[in-house]
Amino acid sequence: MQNRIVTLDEFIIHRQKEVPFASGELTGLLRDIGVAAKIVNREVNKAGLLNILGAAGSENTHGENVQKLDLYANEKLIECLRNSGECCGIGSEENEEFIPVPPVDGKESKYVVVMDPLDGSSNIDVNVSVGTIFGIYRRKSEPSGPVNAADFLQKGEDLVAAGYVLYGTSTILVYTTGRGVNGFTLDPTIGEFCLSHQNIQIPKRGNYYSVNQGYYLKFDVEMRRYIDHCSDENYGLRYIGSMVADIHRILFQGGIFLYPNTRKYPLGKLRLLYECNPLGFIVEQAGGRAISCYLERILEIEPKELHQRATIAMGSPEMVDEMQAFVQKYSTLPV
Ligand code: P6P
Repeated sequence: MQNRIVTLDEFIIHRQKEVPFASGELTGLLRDIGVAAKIVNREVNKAGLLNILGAAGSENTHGENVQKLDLYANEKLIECLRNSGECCGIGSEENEEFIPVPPVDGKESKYVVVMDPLDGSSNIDVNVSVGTIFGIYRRKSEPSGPVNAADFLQKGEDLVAAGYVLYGTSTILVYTTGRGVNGFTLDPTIGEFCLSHQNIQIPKRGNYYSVNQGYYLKFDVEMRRYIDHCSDENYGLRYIGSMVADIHRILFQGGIFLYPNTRKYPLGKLRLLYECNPLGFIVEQAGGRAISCYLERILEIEPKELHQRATIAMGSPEMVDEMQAFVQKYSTLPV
């Protein structure tokens, strides 16, 4: 792409031409997600004005009920996906069951979307960056029939596309369709996501590790030994408490993100389908690694339920390799 403004829409359409037999349906779906991201961004950016607009659950000056932002984001994303005509089902962090989406104008659509509409939303009230995470799968069930659980319970390696939107000092949408990772920064003056980070490549290693150090004594010995190693190497600790923001930093500065199992979360806290898999797909596409704390490749884990949790270590390949060596050396489990 020459040195000029390239919008997300233009980039998606341009890249579609490189895919033989591409029918434009995935293009349409990605563009619809981009629109939803702009709508969510508009409200997230106003969050700091809640004391004027009214906190969630209260009424604003217009007598309207103010929604919690994660529910608002969920509603807007579902609305956009319902109207897209390219999505036949949605698995959302905010909904216990997956949501079947009826055909639009009788058109049979072939993609399902898994998403965390607003991850880290507890940080919103203190103006810390939050994010939207999404993954797109090709449905496995008959196009003429209803979606079923199998359409959603697919390994991360079967993702057709994945991305996130980071609502931070600027709003950036990062996505992959399996042919590299690209980032688009929202230019509010023209209301467009513009190509700002082409072909993102994660550094082989970095000077930061990212884990909730407060749980150190609750981690298994192998994780404590690896975290001790990070301290011995004088790595800095950077932990925002918003996974999208931590992963985004690691994509550019290098580093490793860890959320091991703890007594409170014996299977890990983060969700496999709509947090670990989409971000793991992006990290791998940028040249990084994403594994569980039992050394399984995240994208190869067979999901059993929609809200399944997983332990996670992802980031710079050489640092994940080192963490793997510590697990192999100190773990009491057969890894
Ligand atoms: P903890 C936010 O609630 C989240 O799901 C991720 O975005 C974040 O990485 C993690 O949980 C933070 O969890 O237990 O360290 O507060």
